[in-house]
Amino acid sequence: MQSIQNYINGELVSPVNQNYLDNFEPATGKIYSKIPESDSDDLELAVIAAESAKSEWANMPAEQRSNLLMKLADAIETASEELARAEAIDNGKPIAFARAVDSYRSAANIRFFANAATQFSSECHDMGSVGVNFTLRQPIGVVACISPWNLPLYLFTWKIAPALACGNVVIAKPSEVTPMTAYIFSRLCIEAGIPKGVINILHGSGPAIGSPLVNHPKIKAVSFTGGSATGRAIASQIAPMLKKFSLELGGKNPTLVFADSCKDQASFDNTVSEVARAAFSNQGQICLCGSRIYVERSVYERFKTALVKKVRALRIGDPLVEETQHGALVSKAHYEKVYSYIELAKEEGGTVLTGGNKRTPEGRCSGGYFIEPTVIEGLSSECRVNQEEIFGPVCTIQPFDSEEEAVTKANGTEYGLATSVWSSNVSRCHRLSSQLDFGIVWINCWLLRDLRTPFGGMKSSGMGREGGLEAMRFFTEPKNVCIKY
Ligand code: TXE
Repeated sequence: MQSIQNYINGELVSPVNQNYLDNFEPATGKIYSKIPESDSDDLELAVIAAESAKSEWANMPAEQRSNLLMKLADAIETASEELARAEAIDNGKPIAFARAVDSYRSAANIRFFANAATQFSSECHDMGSVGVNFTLRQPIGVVACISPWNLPLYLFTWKIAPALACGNVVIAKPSEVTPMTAYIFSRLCIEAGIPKGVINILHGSGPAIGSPLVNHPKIKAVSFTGGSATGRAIASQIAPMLKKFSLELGGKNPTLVFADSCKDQASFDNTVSEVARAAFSNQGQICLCGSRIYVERSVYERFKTALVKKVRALRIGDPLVEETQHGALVSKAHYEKVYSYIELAKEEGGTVLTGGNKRTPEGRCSGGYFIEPTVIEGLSSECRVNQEEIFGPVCTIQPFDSEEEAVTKANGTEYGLATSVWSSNVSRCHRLSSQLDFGIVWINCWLLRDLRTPFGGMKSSGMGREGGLEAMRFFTEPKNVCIKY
């Protein structure tokens, strides 16, 4: 059985104390590899490696850093099929999704910030005859990047790339639930010639290695993506240390469908298809998924019927089969958590329109963590199922009668990450964009991404933004230099 290794000081190494965790394949429910349960002994080795690499990497000309990152992006692209297959096995997502989304974006993230490294600039404030100010944006030093299990390498590289582009060195911790592509990524860093100590990857659980990592005195900034509860715990630990941190947390994202987005059959069909995609992509395990669907009453019955038909047609099964559209949930614990919300929805008065069952495919996947894509109606906006993040293939649907009601319901949770609005009325879309309390507002689209844009949420969905200049500024320390003539 394969034992994953940490990546420290340019080498693949076993955990100092030889402690390992079991790594399960979600599609079969069977252990298929072992991962290090790293601890402070491993962390000290990573800190020494990062500290020793820090100044050379920071002082390297941006173009040279950029070239090395481009080689890493090339290595990811060359290994994209291996990465897609590894992600499908480790996470349970369909291999077609892993190829088109996870592998593609992992390379794109690195390439985007390799370019940003040579384009990043800052400001000058001219005081006329008195003098001049200019702003230096210098690397912070050793930073921590901690990522979750839903888009493993995609979100891992989304943090590491800007950190490196700005001249920082990184100690990164992927989720212990989906460590495999981070392990392959380590090999790709060696192949691409990333200098030793610049990137260090430690595997293991939050308590054993995640918490010591964020608390280490040599770690000057933390970039975290994961659950809101964990984000709060991390912030409470490191805020008193005055460390910089950015938190990309959970969501409970609304989808607003107005009747004027269904004026002709083509736009109706497109809206139905995109709303279903927003709800069930990656088995609903994306923080941006649209899990609360609000439809203007005049088209509610027609839209609901079409959506249910669309969802019922999703092909559930083995993530390694090309035609599969709906795979397994990431772990036994998450599978039980998601199913408990379906049971809760029934107790809260909901009606399951489609799905709602655990699924047991034939053959090798008979022990896997499969739940049917589920649509539920008849719930109040205030109930737990409509207030709490489920993070699985479960969405609710309900009608609304006015724009004001739609906005109030959309804004009516503790989260504020993303929303999508489907309407052909331009002035309405502009009006709602300013009234909806979310970090991302998609108009007549979902998950249409430009990596230059600020990415993240408000309220319990996080603090700070990733992407583009926001990421470059997070991973640098601004210094105002004032010169008197
Ligand atoms: O996240 P966790 P999980 C939500 C979703 C999911 C919930 C929990 O609701 O059910 O979060 O998912 C590391 N100090 N999202 O368990 O626990 C941990 O090892 C430092 C939304 O994956 O937050 C992992 O690497 N690190 C999210 C990472 O934090 C700690 C995507 C995330 O783990 C730590 C995924 C600690 N004390 C889940 N405890 C999104 N917004 O995309 C854990 N970790």
